[in-house]
Amino acid sequence: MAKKPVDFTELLKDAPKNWGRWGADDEIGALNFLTSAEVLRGARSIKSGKVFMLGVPLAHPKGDPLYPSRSQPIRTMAMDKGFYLSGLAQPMPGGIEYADDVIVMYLQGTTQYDALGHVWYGDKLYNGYDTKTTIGGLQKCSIEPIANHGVVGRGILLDIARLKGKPSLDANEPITVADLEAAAARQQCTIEKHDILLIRTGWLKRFYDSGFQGIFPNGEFKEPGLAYSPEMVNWFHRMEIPSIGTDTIASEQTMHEESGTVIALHAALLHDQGVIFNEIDWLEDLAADCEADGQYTFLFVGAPLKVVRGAGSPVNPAAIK
Ligand code: UVW
Repeated sequence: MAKKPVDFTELLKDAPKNWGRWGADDEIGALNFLTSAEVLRGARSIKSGKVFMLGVPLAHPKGDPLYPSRSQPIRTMAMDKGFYLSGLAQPMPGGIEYADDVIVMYLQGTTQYDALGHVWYGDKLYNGYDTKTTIGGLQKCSIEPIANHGVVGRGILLDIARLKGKPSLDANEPITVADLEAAAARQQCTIEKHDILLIRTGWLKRFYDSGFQGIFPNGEFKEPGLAYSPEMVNWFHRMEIPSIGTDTIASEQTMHEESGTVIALHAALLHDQGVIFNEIDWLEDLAADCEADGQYTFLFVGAPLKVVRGAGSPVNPAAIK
């Protein structure tokens, strides 16, 4: 018989929370750690001016990597040369013609940020807001306050796939605190307080190499990634990590076998500590460059869209070395 999952209210009853830390009105959580001084600390990491844009192609004809319950983005032309050729549109006075298009997509249907109101348990959002405020659009903890603040600071790439000596981690393979520290040691760099962590698993490359079979082997959604443990949760709290980004769809080990829970770090970090999750990052080019020049830190700039009441937003983050 399948094991009954432990409820997060029980699993995380003694876990650290940042609720109330920045006041009763706070909606940006651990982003509060990213002050102007942190932006300057990030800017001091710029050495060569190399820029890496971490978004994946959007609305690719072969399909995009997505959470299984979400459908593919649909992009369609609303105006193009065909409208003029068929007489449905006329050039503007002076001769200008134009192309326009429309996209219908999940806001989390590409490289993206989760709003702090995107997930909850125990019937409260981050900072204790009522979950009914999500009905019809997030009145609290939407992506908008995150977009107004921006996610800017010192980024550090932790290349776990290279640490483990393989092109990608395996399905549901855990990443522990010891792995994070071992990756930093191998790379001869130090994870500092308030760093924005980019965790490379190599998983997303499997999608571009092998399609959906690459990321859903045997039809299962079991991604590798940061693994829930009290040690991991306390480490994030002690290090005051504002945000994480990864090359997987959900940013963490999917299934925590011991508790029988799924995406436990969305509960322990996003919901409890207000850590901002950035998912589906393309890290292959950045990682290859870091390996080549030995520099794993950079200015990170994440600028989600100001989607009013949105539960998330597409983004094309920049790592500037
Ligand atoms: C869920 O976990 C439901 O979504 P995401 O991976 O976008 O955070």
